Amino acid sequence: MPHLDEPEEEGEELTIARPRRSLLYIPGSSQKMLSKGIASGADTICLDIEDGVAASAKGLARKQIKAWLDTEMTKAPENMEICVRINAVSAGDVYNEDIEWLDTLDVVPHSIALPKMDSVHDFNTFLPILTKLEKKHKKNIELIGMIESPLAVINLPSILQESKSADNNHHHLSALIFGGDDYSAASGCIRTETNHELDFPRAMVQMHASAHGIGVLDIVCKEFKDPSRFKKESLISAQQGYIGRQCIHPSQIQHANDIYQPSNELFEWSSGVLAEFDTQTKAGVGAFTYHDAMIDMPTIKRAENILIRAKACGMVLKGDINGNGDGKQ
Ligand code: 1VU
Repeated sequence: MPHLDEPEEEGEELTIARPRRSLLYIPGSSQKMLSKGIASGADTICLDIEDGVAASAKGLARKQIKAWLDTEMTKAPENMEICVRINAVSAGDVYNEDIEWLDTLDVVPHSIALPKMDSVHDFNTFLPILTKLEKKHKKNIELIGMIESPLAVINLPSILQESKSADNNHHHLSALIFGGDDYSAASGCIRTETNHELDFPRAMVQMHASAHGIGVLDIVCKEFKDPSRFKKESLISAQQGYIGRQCIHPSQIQHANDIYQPSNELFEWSSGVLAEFDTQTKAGVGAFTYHDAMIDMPTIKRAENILIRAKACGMVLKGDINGNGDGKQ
């Protein structure tokens, strides 16, 4: 089955089709919050049965999410991803109840987030459930794996290797999420406002994900009444190659959407560089000068990636009636 984020060919080129700049958690136990999902403006809304839901309210969350999928899924904007976060494989009975519940769904989400995916065992336990669900509904359901502990970071290369299907080399995992709070609980590191204590695992998760052409979403900012903190953190994370981040409150969404897409300047620069590259290539020139800087193949590759990302985020170049964004008319 084709997956949206799957690299077009072997070689792990970055071809992320879903924007996933913002992923809003909505506790499935809150009817009021569920009713706000579609109008939230998030790229992804994640209907939660895990940590945002009290143990006593898991049954209610499943019931309300099923009803929500039945009635609201078709009303969502075309580009909005509807995701459901189930409980972790290690959660035992609660996970088993989630699996039974998945089998009762008449309408399935676009994706499922698997939290605390610590090992190849966790991945391989859930994969057959997902594949069965896909076959039953004749639909591709994307898998978002949550990396939330030192063990998960250490095991990530094996998990990603396992995620590649033997037949056509596509990844079953379409994105990763780095869970900072669970990571700190599992590692014993002390959470600070700087997030420096998470620098190493955060970089590792992004590095492994990008090596496999998979996008990764960054940690939650729990201080939802502090937009400047959210924006500051997000800018750093976007510079590090994170494609978006988890949001817990609607007020965080627009900031994430703005920060995790290429700026207009960068979009225009990429488009201009690629147009110039075409001209120079036809003239048999390799390295050339553009906007007073040397351009060669790594920069061309970077410009192509920026364009892919900009298009995924729905950006259109000024005056580009074809929406190509590549400077070609
Ligand atoms: O204006 P209204 O009263 O009609 O609506 C409120 C509120 O209901 C709504 N709202 C949300 N709607 C959808 N999804 C949300 N996540 C959400 N959060 C709030 O927005 C209006 C304004 O809300 P507020 O400022 O009055 O905030 P509240 O006190 O209502 O809610 C704050 C919390 C933090 C409790 C709420 O935002 C929330 O429950 N967020 C999600 C928490 C969650 O899912 N945690 C688990 C995921 S994070 C994780 O696992 C890693 C740590």
